Amino acid sequence: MRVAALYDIHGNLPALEAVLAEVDEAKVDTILIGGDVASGPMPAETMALLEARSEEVRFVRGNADRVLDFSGNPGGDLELWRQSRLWVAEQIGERRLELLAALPLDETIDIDGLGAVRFCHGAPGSDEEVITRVTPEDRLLGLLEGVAEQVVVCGHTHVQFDRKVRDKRVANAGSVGFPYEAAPAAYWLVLGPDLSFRRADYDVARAVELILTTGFPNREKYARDLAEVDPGRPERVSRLIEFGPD
Ligand SMILES: [Mn+2]
Repeated sequence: MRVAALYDIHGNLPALEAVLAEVDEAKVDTILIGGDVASGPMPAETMALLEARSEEVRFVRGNADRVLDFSGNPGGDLELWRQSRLWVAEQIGERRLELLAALPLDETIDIDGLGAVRFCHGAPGSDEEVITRVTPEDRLLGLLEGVAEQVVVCGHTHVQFDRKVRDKRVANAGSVGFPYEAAPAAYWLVLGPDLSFRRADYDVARAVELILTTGFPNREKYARDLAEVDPGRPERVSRLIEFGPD
């Protein structure tokens, strides 16, 4: 069994298209969608593209897949966040909303060369907890308590990493649609027989233009952040997520 892990697509259709073109070449059996699939500028088109795949597609739930759950605090402009979520809900419709809200938090898949691999959005059993490349080992060990699998794949913090802690390997698959990496592209992961971190390049300038034509309320900030180029960004954002502002 080989798996393509596609995390944090966030309704970025051109990024997903670029990744799926590479998935077609990667000879995988299953696509694992790691949460936060639709919330973004092209939510219905993103869902439809995944629904049309011929291979098995499995999902774990991300915090943003609880589209109409406003209990979290994303920081920034709360009203804009609310409006954006309501717009996404309207675009994808009732059936997909219910499907996303009911997704499991974890999936375990047996993978060639790796054994049982646990997939989750934030951390095992959580779509909100954060793990980054700078998470202190003590805290990470706490999050992995009771996890039987040797390999854990998460997302949510939008920066790829590959960490070893005691006998476990913890990887972040990266974000397809909204990465906080040094350069804009679509980041994903192939599992089996090892972990292969991937980066699919696509025409980000064209994607930005397309995003700005949508009705997504947060399109301007989304487009701006998507196009950011900064070699220090993965480290800076990881530290900000982990430890808060200086
Ligand atoms: Mn998330």
